[in-house]
Amino acid sequence: MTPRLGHLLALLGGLGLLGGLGLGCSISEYFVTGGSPTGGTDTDAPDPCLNGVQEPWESDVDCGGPICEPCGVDFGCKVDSDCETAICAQGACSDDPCELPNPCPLVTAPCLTMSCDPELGCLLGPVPDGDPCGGDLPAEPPPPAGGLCLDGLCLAPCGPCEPLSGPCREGVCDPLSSECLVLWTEDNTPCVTEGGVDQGLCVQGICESVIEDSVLFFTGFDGEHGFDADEPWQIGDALPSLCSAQAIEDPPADVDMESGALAGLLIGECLPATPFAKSCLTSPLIEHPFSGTVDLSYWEVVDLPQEVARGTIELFADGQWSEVHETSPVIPEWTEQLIPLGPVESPQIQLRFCFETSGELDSYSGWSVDNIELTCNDCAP
Ligand SMILES: [Ca+2]
Ligand SMILES: [Ca+2]
Repeated sequence: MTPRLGHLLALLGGLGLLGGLGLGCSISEYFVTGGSPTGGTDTDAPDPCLNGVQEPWESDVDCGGPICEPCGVDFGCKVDSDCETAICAQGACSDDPCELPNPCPLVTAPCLTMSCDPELGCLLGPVPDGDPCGGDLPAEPPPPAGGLCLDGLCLAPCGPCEPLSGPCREGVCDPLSSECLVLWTEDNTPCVTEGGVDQGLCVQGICESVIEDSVLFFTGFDGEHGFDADEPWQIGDALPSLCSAQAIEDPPADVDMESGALAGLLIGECLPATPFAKSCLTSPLIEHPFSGTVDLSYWEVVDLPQEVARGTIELFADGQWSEVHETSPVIPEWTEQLIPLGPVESPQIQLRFCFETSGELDSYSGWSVDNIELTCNDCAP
């Protein structure tokens, strides 16, 4: 019997525990043998650690437990001391140090940890990105509250990012940079402007109020219209002429085919042969408190000699008149024209229809217009 065995038996016997462990033999049989485990001096009882049977105190056949030699790798075990390697992993002796509980030292860095490699041993590496800053042991100084790990470093939390939010933007924390990001809502998404009053559309992260296709001005010359008419322009009820050499007479009715009013060059008559200096039908000042593109639409009937007469439309904006359209000399029936005027920033605009000749006319009924409308597209204050 080995000294270890004798010692243990003495100890267990002294504590009165061997009976409780279910030993099938008396204490003295083991205690007095001494020497070789294979042969006792005063008994022939076989050594229980060599009998090919797993006794209740052995963790595997003839090994482990408090009496027998520790077991080799892959033999059964209950505690580390059952194994030669002193590593009992999930019921079997192992020679893999990584199978020890807590095989590697703990670290205090908030975003680093040790991992165990069976061949390389313990390796220091980063915790997964986005994990909260923690660490195995309390770090000094402690990491910032709410911090997140990136590449093994603890990044302070963002924020607060909410103050960057708005009707068309959202302030969010980017965990990768630890900085607030502003995400723009997709352009042209409907929104409500600050203050919650105006409907708008998102444009590059800003809610811009929009008054779609608002009518800036309209007149059909029926009732108040505010136009000035230089001779030979007239404003009055439609009245057909009977004098046009091209058979394009002044229209017998206005655009709405009612007994309505229109503007025209000598309504119901042809123009005299004498030349005319530039004379205009001029609108009142039209308020335009928006930015946005402006369209002009109007209806016309035209009977003018192309060689000697011009009919033009001019826009007053930013302090000056500019020609925006020249009419066709021959438009036999009421026809609607749409003239894009482009972006107009001027807060007040004005429009005029001008007529001039450079020679003598010969029985032309002139130019009639009606239903003049200015609209602003996607207007924004
Ligand atoms: Ca009219
Ligand atoms: Ca006329």
